[in-house]
Amino acid sequence: MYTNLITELSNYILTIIINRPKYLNALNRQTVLELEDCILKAQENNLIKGIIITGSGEKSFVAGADIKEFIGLSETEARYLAHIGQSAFKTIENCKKPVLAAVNGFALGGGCELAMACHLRIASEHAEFGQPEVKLGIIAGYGGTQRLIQYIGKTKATEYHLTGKNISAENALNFGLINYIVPKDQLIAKSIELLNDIIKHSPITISAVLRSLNSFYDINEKGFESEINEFGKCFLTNDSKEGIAAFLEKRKPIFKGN
Ligand code: DAK
Repeated sequence: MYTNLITELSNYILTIIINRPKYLNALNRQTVLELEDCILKAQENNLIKGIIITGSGEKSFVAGADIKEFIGLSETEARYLAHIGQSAFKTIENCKKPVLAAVNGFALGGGCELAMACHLRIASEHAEFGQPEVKLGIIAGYGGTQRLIQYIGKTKATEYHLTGKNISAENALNFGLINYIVPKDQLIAKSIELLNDIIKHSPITISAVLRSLNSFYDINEKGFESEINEFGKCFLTNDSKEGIAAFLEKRKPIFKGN
């Protein structure tokens, strides 16, 4: 049981709802710690194959880090906040199961960073993204300067970080920040549909793909080498044999996760 999260498990998909609607689901310390704990447990739970993160209510996904917690922070406390936030977001990015952000409204500051730490993003039509920290006299602290460049390129990332302006869902789609836009009443259904298209494949292959894709951006690891390693390791699994055989035999594969 969590204080600031609601979790729902159905048909192998865990939906995590960030539940602080009064504060537009702003991420306070407690919520960040709960989120990391929830992802770590989901990763080890065989009944979970995919994860959706969304916000409570129709107005906001996450309106940022909880600005109230920034008041009077000592350097040590600020470092602690950065540490727990970066650790949680890396846990999401490195999760071996696909994590999808269903962006149901504002995804600002830490909210945009949270969505970017997920592997996939679907937004409702009224969603707005942005890194408005510059307006508060601070900069993004949960990877936003790095990940926004990765998704939309340096030119536009520089503009949005420096102006603090919001990015509409339509622009987010055009820039490659999100996978789809849908009417708000179809957000969860579309998210489930996309995850189902993924989790029908072998969980071993899915985690290998995620690791390989992540390593493209990891300067400590050579992406192409990693891809070769992961590609090689796939051939140790029965699932790869089954997948290849099923294709050749023109039938659906039955993956057993080994
Ligand atoms: N934190 C805390 N409370 C928030 C909040 C936030 N980020 N955003 C909204 N709220 C609260 C409001 O204070 C208000 O509470 P009450 O006044 O009713 O008690 C309630 O949610 C409803 O908000 P509004 O009344 O403002 O609603 P509006 O529809 O008028 O406006 C808005 C919606 C999203 C445009 C507006 O609330 C807004 O501009 N919110 C702030 C957005 C923002 O600046 N987000 C970025 C936060 S800074 C780091 C780690 C992380 C970060 C930086 C460094 N290190 C540790 C180094 C990340 C920083 C951020 O994310």
